[in-house]
Amino acid sequence: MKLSTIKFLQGLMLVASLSVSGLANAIIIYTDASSFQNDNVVTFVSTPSSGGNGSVAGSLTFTSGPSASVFFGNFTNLLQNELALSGVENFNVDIAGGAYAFGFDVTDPRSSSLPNGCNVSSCVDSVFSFSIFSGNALVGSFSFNPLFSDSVLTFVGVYSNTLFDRVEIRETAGTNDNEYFGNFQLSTVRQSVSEPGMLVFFSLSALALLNLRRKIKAFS
Ligand SMILES: [Ca+2]
Ligand SMILES: [Ca+2]
Repeated sequence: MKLSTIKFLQGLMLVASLSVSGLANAIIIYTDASSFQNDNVVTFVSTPSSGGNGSVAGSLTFTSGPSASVFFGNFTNLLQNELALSGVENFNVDIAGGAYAFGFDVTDPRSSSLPNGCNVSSCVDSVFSFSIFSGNALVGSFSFNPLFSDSVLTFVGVYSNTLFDRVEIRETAGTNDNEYFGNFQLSTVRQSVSEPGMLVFFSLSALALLNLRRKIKAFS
């Protein structure tokens, strides 16, 4: 009985430490702008009508990723003052003061012709990685595949219960065919509910309790 109690306490401590680290890295991925905006205290960022590498918009600084050059302008009719890239669509966003949530709309054109097209002869259904960092530490990463369409925007966003201050977007499948990015939005407010890490914590605790009951039974 005593042995099982000690094991239970050790188990709980392990659960607690696991859940704290799990909690620190928990992220929520959003593909619906309304949900993102409902769950977070969102600020929309006004992007410039022109500019290149190092362009600043609010707390955001946009820089070119590998084999890419950042440009702001009005290219597609689906967005205003959007980000476009020369080369493969790789870019970085540094967030002064950090954020708990960050998202944007993207268009992945299916046909070639401008203004909404991909501007090369063969458009590719692109896939991107979306990684968030706190300093040099990776907080979370996932991939997203925008709708391959000339007329429909795709929203993608992330919430993290750890403050992050850098976003890296990389086109992991695709070419220098154009995609366009706009309607950048962020939140500097940590969510007080809906933390999946907490759910994990509680469910693990419940499992530990179940184990305790089983052990008590075994020793009685
Ligand atoms: Ca594409
Ligand atoms: Ca591309």
